[in-house]
Amino acid sequence: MAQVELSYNLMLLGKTGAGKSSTGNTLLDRKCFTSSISFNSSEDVAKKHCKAFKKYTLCVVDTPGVHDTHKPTGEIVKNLHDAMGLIPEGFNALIFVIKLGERCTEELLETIKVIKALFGDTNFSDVCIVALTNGEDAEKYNVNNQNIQEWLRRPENVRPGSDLETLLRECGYRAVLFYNNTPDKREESVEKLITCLPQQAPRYTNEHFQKCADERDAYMTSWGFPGQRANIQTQLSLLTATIEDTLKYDMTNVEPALSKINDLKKLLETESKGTDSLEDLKIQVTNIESEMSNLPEDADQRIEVIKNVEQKVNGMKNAGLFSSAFAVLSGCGTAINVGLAATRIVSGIPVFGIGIALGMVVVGSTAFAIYALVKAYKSTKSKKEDKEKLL
Ligand SMILES: Nc1nc2c(ncn2[C@@H]2O[C@H](COP(=O)(O)OP(=O)(O)OP(=O)(O)O)[C@@H](O)[C@H]2O)c(=O)[nH]1
Ligand SMILES: [Mg+2]
Repeated sequence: MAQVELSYNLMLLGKTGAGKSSTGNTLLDRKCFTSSISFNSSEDVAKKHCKAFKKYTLCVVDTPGVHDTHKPTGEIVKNLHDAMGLIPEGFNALIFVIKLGERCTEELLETIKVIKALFGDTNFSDVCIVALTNGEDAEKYNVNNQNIQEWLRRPENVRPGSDLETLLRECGYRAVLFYNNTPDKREESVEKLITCLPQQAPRYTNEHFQKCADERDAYMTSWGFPGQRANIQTQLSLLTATIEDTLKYDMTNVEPALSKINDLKKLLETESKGTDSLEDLKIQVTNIESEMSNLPEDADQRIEVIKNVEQKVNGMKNAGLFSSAFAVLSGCGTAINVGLAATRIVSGIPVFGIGIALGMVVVGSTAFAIYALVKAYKSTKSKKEDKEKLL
């Protein structure tokens, strides 16, 4: 039997659909990770598979996509904790998987920021290897696979000063092209990756991962705020529906509403990850819980209090919508700036950019006005209905 001389542990990271699982299958020369073309990440949790080859043993950990805005940030961090726990001895390399054609998209550059914040800037670069998948497109992008490093150093292929260029520079241009869907080219990529493995840096262990915990939590809390609020919105909608049922069917049974309030409290606790970022909502939920737990005996008074609670929950929901709308307007603001800058660069005359800017402000304000009108109408209508019911 062939003697196994060495063992290498690798972790695959990257955004959803980059080709992590396919690269894992190429590395292990069998289909052990699920690969799919769906928009949502096909792996929900980190998975490990190992294989002994003639010269070495490879252990590969595949992870769910990190730049998935539908996922709570707490879940992303938990997944990576789990991934680290799958190989406690640490990883020889953290493989950052990118689709060849997506080198310079904003989303990719954001993913680099997120991954660096998750793993700690320097320690990540020390053991990072960039895997470029979809090698089949090499011709389209004029890639010279014999010297991918040289190709990546050219400004027309990787924008100078971009986060990708910085990462490549920091990791010494360790990069490998993968042809995951071309079986006879797979072996070559694997051999190249093995020769690329960082020789000097120690394995990336849980100790490195823990060292950047504070930085990671702070970054993830700020980065994940839209996702965080979206989850809370869903939970608030469930609570509203339960309160409506209480009013409609059985005002003596407040257990379902209390149970939803409890779920919401737990969610706020997980999503705030020890920071005070959701303190305002926590206080409101505690007040609501206290009101619902101490309802008056008198039926009329009871209706009043429950309706009051319902209004408060709706208020919290609308505040969330308002912040989302505000985020959209901020996005418009960025677009305006980009529009202005682009116009200046292209034509040297900012007039057209100002036109775009004014247009966007008008569109934003109109959207807000419509939203406010609909809210006002709904609220008047429901008040009228309440009155009718009481009569
Ligand atoms: N042609 C070609 N297709 C690839 C390559 N790598 C991945 N794909 C395709 O890209 C799609 C996504 O690949 P996956 O390996 O599932 O990507 P992933 O990063 O694991 O995705 P998630 O687990 O959903 O985050 C699949 O349809 C793959 O067949 C490659 O090197 N060449
Ligand atoms: Mg996958």
